[in-house]
Amino acid sequence: MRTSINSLEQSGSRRAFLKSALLFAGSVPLLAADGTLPGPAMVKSASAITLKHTQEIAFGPYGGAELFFADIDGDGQTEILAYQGPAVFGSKLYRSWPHVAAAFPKSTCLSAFKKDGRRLWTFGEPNPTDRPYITHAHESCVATGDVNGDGVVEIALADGDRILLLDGPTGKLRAEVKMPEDNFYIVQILGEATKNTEAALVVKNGEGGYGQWKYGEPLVGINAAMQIVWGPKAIPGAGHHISALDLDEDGQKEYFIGYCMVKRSGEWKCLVDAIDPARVDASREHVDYVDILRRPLPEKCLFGFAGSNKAYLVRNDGRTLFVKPGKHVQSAALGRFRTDSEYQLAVYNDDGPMALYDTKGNELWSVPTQERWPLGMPKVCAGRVFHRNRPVLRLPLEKDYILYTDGGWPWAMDGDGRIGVEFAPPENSRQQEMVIPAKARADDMGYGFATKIVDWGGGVLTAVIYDRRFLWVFPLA
Ligand SMILES: [Ca+2]
Ligand SMILES: [Ca+2]
Ligand SMILES: [Ca+2]
Repeated sequence: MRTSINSLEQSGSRRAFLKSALLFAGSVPLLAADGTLPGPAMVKSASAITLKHTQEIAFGPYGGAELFFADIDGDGQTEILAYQGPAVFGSKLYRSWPHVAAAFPKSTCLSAFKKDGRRLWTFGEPNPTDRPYITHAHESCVATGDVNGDGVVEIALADGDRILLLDGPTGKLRAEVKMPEDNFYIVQILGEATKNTEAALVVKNGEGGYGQWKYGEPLVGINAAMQIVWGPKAIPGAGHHISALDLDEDGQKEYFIGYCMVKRSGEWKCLVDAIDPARVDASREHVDYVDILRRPLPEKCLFGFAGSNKAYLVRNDGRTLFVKPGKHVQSAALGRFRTDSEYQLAVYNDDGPMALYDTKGNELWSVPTQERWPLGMPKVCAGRVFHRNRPVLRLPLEKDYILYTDGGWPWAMDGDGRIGVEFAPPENSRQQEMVIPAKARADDMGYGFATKIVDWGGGVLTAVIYDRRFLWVFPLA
């Protein structure tokens, strides 16, 4: 239940207390010389590598609280979409909270950039730059794909009480659909031709539900003509993430929502044999993230679920390979982080520990994680919670590493649980002191960083690190 923003005041509270105690302890050194926070010691591998950035993009006032990467103009090159707006805080369940109201964004805005940093278009007005706004945008309020089968990519922007469909190449508004409530902020596009009774896109709530709806409910299906064709309906434990892929190998994509396959018709079934959908407690057992590893036959796809109170490794035929309870299972990454087994599942509990399991479910290790601020932590972050939605990713280098981003500057862990990769911090990654409301989480106000693995076109992967102001590209080869 990481992203349960209802629990944010508990989340990280012990760590926050520890940090603030240390930072205000008079003569106690505030930060170690290398910029790390005091805390459980992380061991650095003797063979740790340092990656250097080759490109910096300055977004000016058009930067995003969250960035999305897709080819929106059909030239085979990846563009950057920068989102500004409240995201899930836009629901009236949250926007009345004093610390949310105090820094609520003035506008919702989406800007597109070419990979060289040139701005293509902007939909809406960018927010003022003289003070930061609050958002919790790490969930996918932006999706891209060809909705209507005309060969041109559209962009769906989930804006709470409405879904906007923009033309990819120009950013012009094509259509708008009114939603039944104001909390629809997670959207996905199927990207295949559909009938008018079928969902060409789906959109859901990812936080507290209204009335009889539980946490993360409900979900609605919208056709290519931008009409609601089914729902609202509940998908048990659906949580914070939607994928679109061919799960049952019938040649057509479906939606992968929580533990469930949702057909474009709206029919759904649970894909995890260890879960009884009728008994899922949506607030405590929703999916924060599912990582997908494609395998040769007979295992085909493997799914690593971060399921709030448990991690699951599941085959695409539904057979659960193992289930591991955890204190707060927030993210999972499948990869070949070490060579003594074929692949492993890394499981991150909120604020640590990180644990690594082999395919049989044996725990290989469990180690604490650490915020690292090589250029120094802004003082305003002292005692603040950081809580990103997808804090661990597979970082593919000559072997796989576990890329970590949940407060501080990103780094990656090797298959032995040591610091294995560092990113040389650009001078502009130093974040400025700003005034932010009491109780606001630091990353909801723009502190800290995000990472993604991006193919800019041509199949070469890079790591990108970004905040609201800049993006830095770190080649992996
Ligand atoms: Ca493009
Ligand atoms: Ca289209
Ligand atoms: Ca299918």
